[in-house]
Amino acid sequence: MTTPFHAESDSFLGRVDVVGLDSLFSDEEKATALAVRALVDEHIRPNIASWYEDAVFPREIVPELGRLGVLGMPYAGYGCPGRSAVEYGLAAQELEAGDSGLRTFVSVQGSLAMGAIHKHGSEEQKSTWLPRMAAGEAVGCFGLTEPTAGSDPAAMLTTARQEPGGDWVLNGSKRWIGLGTIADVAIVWAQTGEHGDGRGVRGFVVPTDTPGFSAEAIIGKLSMRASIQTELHLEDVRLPADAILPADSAVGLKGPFQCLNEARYGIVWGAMGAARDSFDAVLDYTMQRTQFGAPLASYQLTQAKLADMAVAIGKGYLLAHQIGRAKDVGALSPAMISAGKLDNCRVAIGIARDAREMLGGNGVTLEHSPLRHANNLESVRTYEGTDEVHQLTLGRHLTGIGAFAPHIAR
Ligand code: TGC
Repeated sequence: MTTPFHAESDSFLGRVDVVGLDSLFSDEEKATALAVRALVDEHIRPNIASWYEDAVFPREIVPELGRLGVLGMPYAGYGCPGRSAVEYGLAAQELEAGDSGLRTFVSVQGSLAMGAIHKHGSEEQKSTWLPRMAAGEAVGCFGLTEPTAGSDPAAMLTTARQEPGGDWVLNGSKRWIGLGTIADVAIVWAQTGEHGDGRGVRGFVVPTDTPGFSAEAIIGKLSMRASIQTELHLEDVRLPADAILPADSAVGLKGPFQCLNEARYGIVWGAMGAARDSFDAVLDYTMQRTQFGAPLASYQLTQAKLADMAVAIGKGYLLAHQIGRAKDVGALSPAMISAGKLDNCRVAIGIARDAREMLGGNGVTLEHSPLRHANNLESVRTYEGTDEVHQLTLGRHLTGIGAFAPHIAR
């Protein structure tokens, strides 16, 4: 059913690349993407359906990811790969083409936990944790969100109290924390307030074997099933004085927000990987599936949908590319990240849902990726700032007026 105009794509992104994205990337960048794709093809694709069904995170993949050089990818020194932001983005979209849970692991480990230590940590914290985390020998998690403080982390209840001898004592709970049950180290954000050094929210490096620290997996998820989200409990967790992230950059909420910028950046790219994989799945399917005597791909309604998907994915990659190049020259702003996270997530989830629809009844099974991607993207769209958080961040950027809680002056 191919026509003289149909050809296999020369683009490393495949047939979806109708706008010449391939030309935007160097050979080295494309080689990085293809190396990550090879790992996904070998280790993830053959197993993801059963992991998803059984709610299993493949812990054994972690050292493989370390060997591949995708953990803490954009950071330099301390055993970190020191690659460009664009290469990190390309890796993220390849991982998320496999499954959002896999990209989430890399984001939590690299952007959040390693990012907090790399940006805000002491020399000792960096040299103790970063080499092992980059190699996948140690796992980290990032405790910001709480049961009653999601979009509004300023409302966190977790406290860190400093005792006369210098020790810190942490109390509180964190929720929706990726990897908590398998983590060796947790970055925990807590209010110091009047009990601490009086400088507000601070970050702490908490080895998870510290007495009083515990984690439990959140069960019953309909999204990100091949991933681990947890609740952390801190009951009189006693830490030495030097467990605090000491840098001035970590004082107040800007400390965790700088780490969220890194994770949100990865999502800008990652979401497009899920969209691309959904597109590839449905293009293959409609070329093969015959109804009413002809392949679905030969119907105008199918082609219109495929065309709209390819254009939307092309625009999403262009946005990610623009943001990535800006990051590599130090010109990235939080507003740009919000624009990319907001739009690429909502575009990707729309494409995954449309692809499921085009797969008909077969699309509701784990045999095909789009509904799995769509369900995963429900989480991706929600964490690291919901649509509304990013709309209001952009609204504040555009107007100068913060409208997060207009009835509360703060
Ligand atoms: P606001 O007054 O806006 O800011 C407080 C301080 O932070 C600075 N800041 C930023 N710095 C760097 N990058 C950014 N993107 C920043 N945004 C703000 C700001 O300049 C200020 O600095 P300073 O020096 O003046 O103190 O604070 P706000 O409370 O009004 O913020 C509003 C809002 C809604 C934008 C913010 O709260 C927000 O982004 N909320 C969403 C939170 C979120 O994304 N949560 C996800 C957390 S991740 C997690 O814990 C679980 S998911 C990951 C996993 O799987 O483990």
